[in-house]
Amino acid sequence: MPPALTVVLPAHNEAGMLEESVREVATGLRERSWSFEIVVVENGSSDGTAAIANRLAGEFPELRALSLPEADYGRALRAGLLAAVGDVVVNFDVDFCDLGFLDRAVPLVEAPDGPAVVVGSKRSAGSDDTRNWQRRMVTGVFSSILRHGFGLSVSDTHGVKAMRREAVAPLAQYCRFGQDLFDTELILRAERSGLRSAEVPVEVVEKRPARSSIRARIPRTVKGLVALRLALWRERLPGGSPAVM
Ligand SMILES: Nc1nc2c(ncn2[C@@H]2O[C@H](COP(=O)(O)OP(=O)(O)OP(=O)(O)O)[C@@H](O)[C@H]2O)c(=O)[nH]1
Ligand SMILES: [Mg+2]
Repeated sequence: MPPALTVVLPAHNEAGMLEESVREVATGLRERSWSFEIVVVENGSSDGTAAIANRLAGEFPELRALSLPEADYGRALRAGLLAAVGDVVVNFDVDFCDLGFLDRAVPLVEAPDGPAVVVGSKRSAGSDDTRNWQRRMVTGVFSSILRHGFGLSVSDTHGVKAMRREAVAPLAQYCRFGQDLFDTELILRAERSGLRSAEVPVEVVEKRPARSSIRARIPRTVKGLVALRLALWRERLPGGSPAVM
C-alpha cells in the first residue's frame, strides 16, 4: 500500500541539522500512526549532507534519499513532488518542520471537496512571523505583487504547503522556474487550471538565522517574476502553450 503522506525535505548543506529534523518528523508521524514516507532531496551540497541522508535512509524504512547534481531549491522540490507516492505531499524546510501544520492542513486536502493546495501562510490572519522586519517586508511586497499582478488568491506561496498529489504533480512538468520561484509558479498554475487553494496561518520560528542574502535574492526574484509574468501571458495568446521543462 502506498503511504497516505509524503513529506519532501529539500536539503542543501544541512549536515548540521538534517538528522534532527528527520527524527522530529518521523517520530511525530509515527506517534500519529500515519502512513508516510519522507523524501530528502539533496542537491549541490559540499558538506556530507548526501551521505547523512543515505545513512538515515538505512535506518528509517520510510525515508528515501535523492541526490541531484546542481544546487537548486526549486528543482529539488519539483523532483521530490514527482518522486512522491503519497496521496498528499507536504514540503517542509530542514530548519522549519511544523507538525501542527500537518494536523491542520492534511485533513483539508484529504476532504472529498477540499482544496488541492493548502499553503502555510506567514501573512494571513492568525499567523505569527518572528523573522526580522526586512524579511517580513520582502514577503509582504512579494505577496502583494502576486495578488495584484498575477491574481493569486492565497497570501503566501514560498514555505510549507500540503498538496493533493494526483491534481498538482502533473502541473510540475510545466514549471520552468527553479530556485525560490518554483513553488510560486506551481501554485499559480494550480489556480489557473481551476484547482482550489486555501491557506492556514503558521507561526514562523526558524531554528537558525536565515542563510541566504536578502540583497542577492531581491534582484533575482524581481527578474524571475517579470519573466514568469511574461511567460504566463504568452501562454494565453492564441497558439501559446506551456513550455515543458
Ligand atoms: N536541495 C536544495 N535545498 C535547498 C537549496 N537551498 C536551500 N535549500 C533548502 O531549503 C530550505 C530552506 O533553506 P535555508 O537555507 O534555511 O533558507 P533561508 O536563507 O533561511 O531562506 P528562507 O527561504 O526564507 O527559509 C532548507 O531545507 C535548505 O536545506 C538548494 O539549492 N537545494
Ligand atoms: Mg532558513
